[in-house]
Amino acid sequence: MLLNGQASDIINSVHIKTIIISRVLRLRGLKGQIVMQLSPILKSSSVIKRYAGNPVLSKNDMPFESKLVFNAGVTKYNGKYVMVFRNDYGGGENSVTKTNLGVAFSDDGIRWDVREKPLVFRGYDENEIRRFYDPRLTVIDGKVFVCFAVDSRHGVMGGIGTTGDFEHVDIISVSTPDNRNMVLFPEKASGLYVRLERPFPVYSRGADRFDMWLSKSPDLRFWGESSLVLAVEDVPYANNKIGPAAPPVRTDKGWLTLFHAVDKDEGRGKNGWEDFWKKRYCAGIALLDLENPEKVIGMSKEPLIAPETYYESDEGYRQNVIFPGGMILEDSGEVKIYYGAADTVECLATADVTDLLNLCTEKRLSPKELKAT
Ligand code: BMA
Repeated sequence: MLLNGQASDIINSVHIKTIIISRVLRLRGLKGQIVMQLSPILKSSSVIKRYAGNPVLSKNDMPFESKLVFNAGVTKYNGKYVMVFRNDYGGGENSVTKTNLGVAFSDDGIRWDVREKPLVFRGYDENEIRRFYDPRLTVIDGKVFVCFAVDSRHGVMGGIGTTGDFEHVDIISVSTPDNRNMVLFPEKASGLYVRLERPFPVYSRGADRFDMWLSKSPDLRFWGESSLVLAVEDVPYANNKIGPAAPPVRTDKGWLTLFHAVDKDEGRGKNGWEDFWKKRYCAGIALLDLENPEKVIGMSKEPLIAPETYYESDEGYRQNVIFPGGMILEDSGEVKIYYGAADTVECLATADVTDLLNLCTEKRLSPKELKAT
C-alpha cells in the first residue's frame, strides 16, 4: 500500500470510475479509417519515446506458425538481449486456438533473431495444464528464471521455472488458482526471494477489482509473507484491475516498477476481433522501497504509456492494450520498455531513468492544496 505523503492525494483523487461516461468518439485514423477514441482520453507521458520502427517483433518474423506475437519478457544474459515472447496461432480467420513461447536474441535490443523452435516446458501434468503464456524473465545470481501464466483445467495460475539453454523450461513451482502476472525481483530482500503477483479475488471486492500483491520465498517453491502493494483504487486512471508488468529495476532511489492498469467502460463495443472489447490497458510506473519492496515510495498519477498509435489502438486482436513485460536500464541511463501492443505485436519505447524517477517522486498537491492555489 502507499505509505508516504503521496498516499492521501492519490487515494482522494477523483477516481476514473466517476468520470467515465459511456461515450466513444469516432475519428478518422491515419489511413482514413474510422477509429474509436476512448473516453476519458488518456495520453502517454511526454518522457516516453516510442521506437520509430515499431513493432520490434511480429508474426512476420516467425519461423513457425504464428498470428499474434506479444507480451514478451526481456532480459540481458551473457552479453545478449534475450526475449521470450508469446506466440498465438491456429484457428480460422480472426481467431487463435493455440499458444507457445518463442525465443529471440539481439545484440542491440532492437533487431531480433528468432530461434527456430519454441520453448519446451518440463515437469507438468499435460492432462491438467492447457498452456503457458505471458512470460517474464529475471536473472538472479547468473541463473535465468521464467515466470509465466498457466491456464489449467481448474483455473488460472502463475508459475516459475528456470532455463539454462533457452530450449527447455524446468518448472519450479505453480501457484493455486486464481493468480497470475508473477514477476521476480532480480535480488533477494532480507534473504528471501521476492515476487509481485496479481491474485483475482472473486468474493468481497464486488465486481472485478484486482490488485498488485507481493510474496516472499526462501526457495522459489514455498511462498508467503504476502502483502498488498498497490490497489486498483490507488491508480487514478484504472477502474477495473492492475497487475505487475516487467520485473522491477534497481535504482539508487528505489525499485522502478512498471504495472498495467485497466479501465473498463460498458459503453465500448467492437474494437478488434471480438464482438465486444470494453477494456483499455495502460502502463503505469511506481517506485518501491529497496529494503522493503512492499512499500510504495511514489507513483505517477498519469499513465506512462497509453494506447495511441495505430498499432496500439486501431489494429489487431484486442485494441487499446499496452502490456509491458520487460524493462532494461542501460549504463547510459536509457530505459528500454518492451510491451505487447493490441495483443498482436511486440513494441519498444524508451525513456531516461531520471525522468521516470521524477514521475514517481515529484511533489503532488493534495486536492485541498490545489483548491488553495
Ligand atoms: C489479460 C491477459 C493478457 C492480455 C490482456 C489484454 O487478462 O490475458 O495476456 O494481454 O488481458 O487482452
